[in-house]
Amino acid sequence: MSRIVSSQGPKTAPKPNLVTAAPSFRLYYFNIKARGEVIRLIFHAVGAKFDDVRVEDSTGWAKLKTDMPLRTLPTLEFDGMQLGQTMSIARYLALEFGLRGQGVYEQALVDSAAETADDLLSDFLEVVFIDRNSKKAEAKRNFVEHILPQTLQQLDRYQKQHSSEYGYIVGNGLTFADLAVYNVLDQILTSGMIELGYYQRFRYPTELRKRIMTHGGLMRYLNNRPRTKI
Ligand SMILES: N[C@@H](CCC(=O)N[C@@H](CS)C(=O)NCC(=O)O)C(=O)O
Repeated sequence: MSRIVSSQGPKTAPKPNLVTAAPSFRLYYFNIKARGEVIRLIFHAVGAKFDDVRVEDSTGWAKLKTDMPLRTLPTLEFDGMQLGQTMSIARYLALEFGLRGQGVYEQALVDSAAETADDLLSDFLEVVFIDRNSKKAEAKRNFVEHILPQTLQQLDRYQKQHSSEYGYIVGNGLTFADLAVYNVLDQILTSGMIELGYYQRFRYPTELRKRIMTHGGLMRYLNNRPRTKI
C-alpha cells in the first residue's frame, strides 16, 4: 500500500505494532525511485507486504527528519526498530527473504555486485542532479560513453565468473544484487540518457531484464508503480 506524507502528514513516527508475529514493515522514502527503489523491488520480488510511505514535499520531510535515525531516507521501520542506509536495509531484507546468496563467500560476492550497482547509481544521480547545463552535458557524455559501458563490461565478466545461471549475477538464484543492478539500469533507461538497444550489447543486463520481465510480482509492481520525475 502506498501513502503520501505531505505537510499535513503525521507529526511523529507511528507506534510500532507489538501484536503481530510477522514483522510489519514501513519504508520511508521520497516519491522518487533513486535510492529507495531497490528496497521496494525487494519487497515486491518476494511478495512481502510493506507500507510504502512516500514523503511528498519538503515540509513533510522537515517534520519527519528528526524521527529518522540518520536524518536521511530511505529508513525502514519494523518491530519498533529503525534502520537507515539503503544498502544496509537491502542486505537486512535480503537475509530475511532469502535473496542473500548461499554461504559466506557467495554472500560477499553478492555484496560486491550490489555495491557496484550502488556506485553506478551514485554516478548516475550525480549527473541527474547537476544544475548547470554546460557541466551536465559533459558529465552525461562521460557517464554514457565511459562509466556505464565500463561497469556493464565488469558486470558481464563478474557474472561469467560467478554464475552459470541465465540472468543471475552470482550463484543459481535471484539475489538483491540482481535487483540493485536492474534498478540502476532501469533508471538510466527511463531517464532517456540511453535507449534500450544500448544494453543489448551486454549479456547479463539483457538476460537480467528478461528474468525480471517474467517475474509476476515485479512486473505487477513495475507496470503499476507511481510515475515519478526520477
Ligand atoms: N548513503 C545514504 C544516503 C542517504 C541520503 O543522502 N538520502 C537522501 C535522499 S536519496 C536524503 O535523505 N536527503 C534528504 C536530506 O538529507 O535531508 C543511503 O544510501 O541511504
